[in-house]
Amino acid sequence: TVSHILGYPRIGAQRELKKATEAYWKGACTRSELESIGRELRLRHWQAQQDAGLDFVSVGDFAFYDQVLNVSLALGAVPGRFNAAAEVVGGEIDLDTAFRMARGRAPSGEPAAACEMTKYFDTNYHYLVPELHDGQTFTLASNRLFDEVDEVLRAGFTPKVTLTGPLTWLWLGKTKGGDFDRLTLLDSALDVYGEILARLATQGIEWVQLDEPALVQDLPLAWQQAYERAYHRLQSAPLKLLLATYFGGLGDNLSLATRLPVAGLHIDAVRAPQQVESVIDRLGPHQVLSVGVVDGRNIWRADLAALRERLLPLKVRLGQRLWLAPSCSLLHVPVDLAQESDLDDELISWLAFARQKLDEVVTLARLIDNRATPVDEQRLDQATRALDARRESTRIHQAVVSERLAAVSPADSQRQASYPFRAEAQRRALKLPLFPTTTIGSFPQTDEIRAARRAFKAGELGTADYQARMQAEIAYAVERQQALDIDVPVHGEAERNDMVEYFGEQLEGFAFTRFGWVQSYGSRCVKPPVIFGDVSRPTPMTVRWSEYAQTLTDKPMKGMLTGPVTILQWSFVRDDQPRETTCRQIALALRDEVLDLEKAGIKIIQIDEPALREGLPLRQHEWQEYLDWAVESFQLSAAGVANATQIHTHMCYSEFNDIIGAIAALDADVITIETSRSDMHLLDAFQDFAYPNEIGPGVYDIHTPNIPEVSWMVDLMEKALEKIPAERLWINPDCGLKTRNWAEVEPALANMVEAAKVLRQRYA
Ligand code: THG
Ligand code: ZN
Repeated sequence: TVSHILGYPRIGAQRELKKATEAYWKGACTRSELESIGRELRLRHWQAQQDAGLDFVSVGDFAFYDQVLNVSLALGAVPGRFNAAAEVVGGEIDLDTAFRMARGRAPSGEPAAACEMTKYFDTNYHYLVPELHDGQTFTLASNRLFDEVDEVLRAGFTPKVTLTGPLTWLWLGKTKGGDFDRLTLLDSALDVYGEILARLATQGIEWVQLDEPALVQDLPLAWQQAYERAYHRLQSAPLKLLLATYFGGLGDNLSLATRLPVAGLHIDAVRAPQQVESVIDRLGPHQVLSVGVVDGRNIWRADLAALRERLLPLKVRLGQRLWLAPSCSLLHVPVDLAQESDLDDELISWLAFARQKLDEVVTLARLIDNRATPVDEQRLDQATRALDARRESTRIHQAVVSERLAAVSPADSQRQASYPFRAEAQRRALKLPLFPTTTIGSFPQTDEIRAARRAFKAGELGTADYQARMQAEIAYAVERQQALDIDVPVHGEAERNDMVEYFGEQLEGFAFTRFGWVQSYGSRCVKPPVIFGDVSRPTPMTVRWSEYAQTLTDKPMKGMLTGPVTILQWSFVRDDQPRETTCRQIALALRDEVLDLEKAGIKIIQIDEPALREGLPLRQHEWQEYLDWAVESFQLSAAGVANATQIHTHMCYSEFNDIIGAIAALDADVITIETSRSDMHLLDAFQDFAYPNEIGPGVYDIHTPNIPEVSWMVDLMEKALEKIPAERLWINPDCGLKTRNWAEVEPALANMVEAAKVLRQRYA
């Protein structure tokens, strides 16, 4: 049985790629030093795959920024603003051009609008959105992939090449300069894909994996037909194609996918175990089936014994045509569990990161082939014992948590009064002006703050000293906001590393790793906590900081929390109970925090839910069920407060149209949203829906260092006023300010407050 993977994390166990890339951007290392770190990482990762005993190593999964961007470069799809015209015609697209696309710089070094970034399907990984123009044609414009193939062959490995497939690449792209049918670009893209495949064949490549996860989504008929057309054309390529689908089941695309003239098909048997039999029933007599059985989206150890039982009958049916793999690329899990010396042994025994998942796939293949080594037998045995222990562990189930959840009644997720009554009570309690100004919560995470946290975690800075340092940062942020005359100040979140990790560190039922980094976009990584057991809140998490901040001002200090759906979405979630149960547990823990904040005199509490939209299932027929429990969870966390306490929420990276009904059902008193880049068009959904509560449409984009002008923000608010009445509008930036510095933040906020004052005069 052939064992392989769909891709490996490229950041490196010590985030070497992140560090090298950022050093290169700062001018602290040369281009050739950066390239050599890239080479080292590729070699190390291929070696790990070969050492584990996989039949192929994966080539093409490496990227300095993003693998979808790599395909755009290979096709020459570089927007004109990033490229001197001479480079576009025929020439090799330079790595610096790729970085400019990602980071928003013209060749001159002047700012240019960066390529948009969006979540890759339902993951927390962001890809750079291909920009597609009507009538665009493509030409092969990068040799990087071929160079990496030379590299892997020279090093003596047996490679399989991986590449985002042509339809998924187009599916992920966005039309620019007027709407048109993206499929009109397919033929030209296929010309280049054909050329790439032919080149790979001359290099001696036998297998190319084309990633087509778009096949697990609802596809319009024209796209389904385009799949047939595309893969019939690619069929003439002189090598074998493995069509890779993942993140869900093929559903209504199942017979389409099994009809395509490819040598092999990969399917996700973790998220969609039920599809395996029907796929086999339809498979051509010579087609390979790669079954993704090891979870590429989560960190739990695989149940090797159970998988062996499931796979043995498949082996009988398919013989040599059965391949084994993780469900998807291992990009979405941390690199190596072996580094986690701080986690307790029991928990470690329940987990597998990317490096460990290689072993799981190989062992499974040998087990079902009856060629298990003593090492395989030992792994099988260890897995069974660890899983038994996990099932019976007293650390997982807490009677108080399940009893409390069982006792939840519908009234718990309803505020005492409806919005109009609450708004009146809040007006009396808060006495805010028309167009109140606020920020989304975080202020600059300076190098000094990060250094203090590192020193504290390393034991070099004592608790009292660390707290004093953070209090000083909070005092500074509050003082700046006082000087700026912001109506609803925040404490600035100096004490938080990440808006999810910070809560994970303090909640019961969560574990956090030291090196469990996962790439989020480009050089940026996140360290998702692991939810292994019932969730509860042993002690208040944020109250002391908010309470302290409130002592520094007479204005109402806004308390800041991350919502239950976002904590769920950005963590590794236990697989032994439904996600909705875990979400409700988190919601109840947050409810306690909300009530404690209220008790401590905090009158405004924000519960962020930026991940509400991305949690939507990939298939539309599953949306409503998800939205029901997601909305209820938010309400459970928020609804315990008095009418006069104002609940805010914040969302970003979202198209709101799909979920506007759910957003309204959250019944937050105020929602702040990212809108400035869309020229307030995102507000249309709120207007069309007649959204009843208050809204703070972001008036400037915090992702660039540019200082927004007063008149520009006033104009944007005038547009908002065409859609939402003045009494229900707030003024705030698009998102948190943690990635900016104070030199940018102060003038920007000063202008924002000035804009609010102009508007108050006009509309008083
Ligand atoms: N937290 C988590 N997931 C997220 C975001 C988040 N997903 C979506 C979005 N925000 C992604 N954006 C970012 C922005 C910045 C960083 C990561 C994701 C970032 N990371 C540091 C880095 O890589 O240098 C991490 C270092 C540290 O924590 O000290 O800056 O906000 N969970
Ligand atoms: Zn945001």
